[in-house]
Amino acid sequence: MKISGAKAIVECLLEQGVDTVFGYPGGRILPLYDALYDGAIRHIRTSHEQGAVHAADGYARASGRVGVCIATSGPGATNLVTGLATAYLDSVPLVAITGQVSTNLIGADAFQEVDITGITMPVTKHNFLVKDAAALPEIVRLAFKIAASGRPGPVLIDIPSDIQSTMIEFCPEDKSLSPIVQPELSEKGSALLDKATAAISAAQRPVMIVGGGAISAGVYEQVIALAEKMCVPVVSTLMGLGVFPSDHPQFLGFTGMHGSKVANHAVHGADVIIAIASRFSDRVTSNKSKYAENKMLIHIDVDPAELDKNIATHIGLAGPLQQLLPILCKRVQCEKREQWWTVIKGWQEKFKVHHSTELLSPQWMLQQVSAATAGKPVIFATDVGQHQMWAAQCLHLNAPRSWITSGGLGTMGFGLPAAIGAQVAEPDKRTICLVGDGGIKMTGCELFTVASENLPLITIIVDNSCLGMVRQLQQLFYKQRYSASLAPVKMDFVCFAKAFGIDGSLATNQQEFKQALTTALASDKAHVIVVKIPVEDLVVPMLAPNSSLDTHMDI
Ligand SMILES: Cc1ncc(C[n+]2csc(CCOP(=O)(O)OP(=O)(O)O)c2C)c(N)n1
Repeated sequence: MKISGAKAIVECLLEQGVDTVFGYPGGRILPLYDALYDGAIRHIRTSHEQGAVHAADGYARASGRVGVCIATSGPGATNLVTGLATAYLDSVPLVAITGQVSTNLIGADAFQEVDITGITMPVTKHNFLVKDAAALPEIVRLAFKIAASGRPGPVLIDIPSDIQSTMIEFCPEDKSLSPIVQPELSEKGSALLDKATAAISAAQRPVMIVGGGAISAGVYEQVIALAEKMCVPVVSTLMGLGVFPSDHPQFLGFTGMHGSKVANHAVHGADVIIAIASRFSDRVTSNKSKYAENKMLIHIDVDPAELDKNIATHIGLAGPLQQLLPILCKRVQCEKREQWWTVIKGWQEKFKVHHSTELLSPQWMLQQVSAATAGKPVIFATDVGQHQMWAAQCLHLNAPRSWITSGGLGTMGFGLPAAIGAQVAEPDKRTICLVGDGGIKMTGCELFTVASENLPLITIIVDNSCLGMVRQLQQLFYKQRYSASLAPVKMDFVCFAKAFGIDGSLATNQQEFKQALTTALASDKAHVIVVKIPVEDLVVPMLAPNSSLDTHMDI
């Protein structure tokens, strides 16, 4: 069958099970937009290409399927870069399709020509510039395979406009060709698992750390089964939240710079760490040499490049977690670890957190949100800043893929478009976006997409009239010299929402917030809630840069 390259792209997307793509049109991608016009795939036009790539990212994180975004050449393509880097650092499977000037103009500094494969090389798992139209279907199929296999990540396909228009012979995918086969566990791997088993049996104070890779690999039950059998305390990285239910008796919260004191003390005091698909980022370890002191580190990850990258481990095991965790679970002994749990319980008592029950504090607000959504299918997506850390600390996250946040790159502007992607991917769940008054100014234009698609998204703007996280660092480390972090003008975000035809409520006290939340949850329409909190509220606990996990700042 002879069809155009553009039509072949659509056919390939359908083969891959793609139901929705997020994008923004322009000259060099018009052949593909023309092929999309027939409507076999839902296309969601965002307000900005950054919105499209973050939405595709949120779609992927919420569903586990590959997210797809489309942009034109030149500025359209460069607008994807931050989103690709965000997905790359959090290992999110994406396929980004960009238009390119026609092949005879490449290298001529043609109108809207940019070397996007060169630009995105360091922030994609792989990228392609398609020069031969006949190769297009295979490249699209390969892009999906690369994005989703092993350690997932974003892949970009740059397609010159003439390639999109060329007629090619299209054959449906031969699914029997090179399927991904999990290798058998090698002898060396088995010996390392034995070593890990022995170390865990001999441990007096073991702790398990769950990272975001456990979500990508879909090994939630295996992680819980392993932790329960070993009876170890469990902490999570920011990216791993949701794997372990926050109300599980073995769960101590998240660890790292703004992690819970109990979680950080447990990691600091552990003699054996079992890290599952966590990359020991600097936010998690703080001071690396103090982190590694007096303990054995066991690291299990799908990506061999992660082993010993950030911290030297004693036992490093690379391979598919679906295979490794059940074997480890079978081999480890059941232990009670009573002494260790007595110490942990002592810390839980000592570091019990008491929040004000009267003020509209972020902690109180997040507890209300958790209580009002308990047992209901919800997804939380955050932007970056103080509100993100408060959310990680206070929300009850009891399901994997219910927590969407930019952990690695820390991209402000991510929250709202990612929430849009999540809401589209999981229409039977309610997505709640938490964003600061700074972040909403970056990609708030995507409320237009919320309105256009009639999405029932709830957006909570945590308005402290400043770039809170920056202000916090300036208060603590720059002698309260608030350079460029305070808002000289107050913005009316309810009015902003209304400009897009979206209902909004202002909450300046507890009663108003409860009312606004009830209204938003009862409605099947989008709602924006603006929560006014004091400019002075700080995220605690906090580790000073490069300090040990047991030395929280006194603030
Ligand atoms: C794109 C981008 N620019 C700058 C930063 C640095 N940064 C991190 S948090 C933050 C402040 C965020 O302010 P706001 O959105 O109001 O959230 P809050 O911290 O007040 O909750 C800034 C500027 C960033 N993470 N991303």
